[in-house]
Amino acid sequence: MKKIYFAGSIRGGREDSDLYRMIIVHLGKYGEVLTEHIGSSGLTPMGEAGLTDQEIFYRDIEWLTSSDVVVAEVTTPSLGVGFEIARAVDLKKRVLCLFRRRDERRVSAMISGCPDLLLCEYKTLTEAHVIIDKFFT
Ligand code: 6IA
Repeated sequence: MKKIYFAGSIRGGREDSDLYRMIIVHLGKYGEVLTEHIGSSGLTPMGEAGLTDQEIFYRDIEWLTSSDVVVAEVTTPSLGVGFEIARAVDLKKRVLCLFRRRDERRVSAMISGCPDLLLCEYKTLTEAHVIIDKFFT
């Protein structure tokens, strides 16, 4: 079974957390999602109970390293997600970035200009599912 690392904004802003949860459910068709908590509505920017930032960092890097595939939802800009994408690229993981087009805002050139990842734009959750299905098959 594939290990999938899902990355989505936490301190960058939680307004898309419901969307993350639905994407995570869909990813579950293709493997074990190591970072299911990213979609949890209980995870607020205030914190994950009981873990220090350093513990979170080392745990996430370990999960990222052990994963086969990284899927990042990049619509809400997040330093942590950008950091994870860069690490994943360095580790030569397959990386899919999903960007939801809403207005004129565009994703960072450091993502759209990176040749070592796949960036796909979508508007609806159904479109995101189709992109994920293509990526995994
Ligand atoms: O900069 P951000 O917080 O938006 O970074 C989000 C990304 O970093 C996610 O993809 C996570 O994999 C990782 N990350 C950041 N914080 C956490 C966390 N708890 N638990 C798990 N992964 C995290 C932090 C809660 C906190 C606000 C104390």
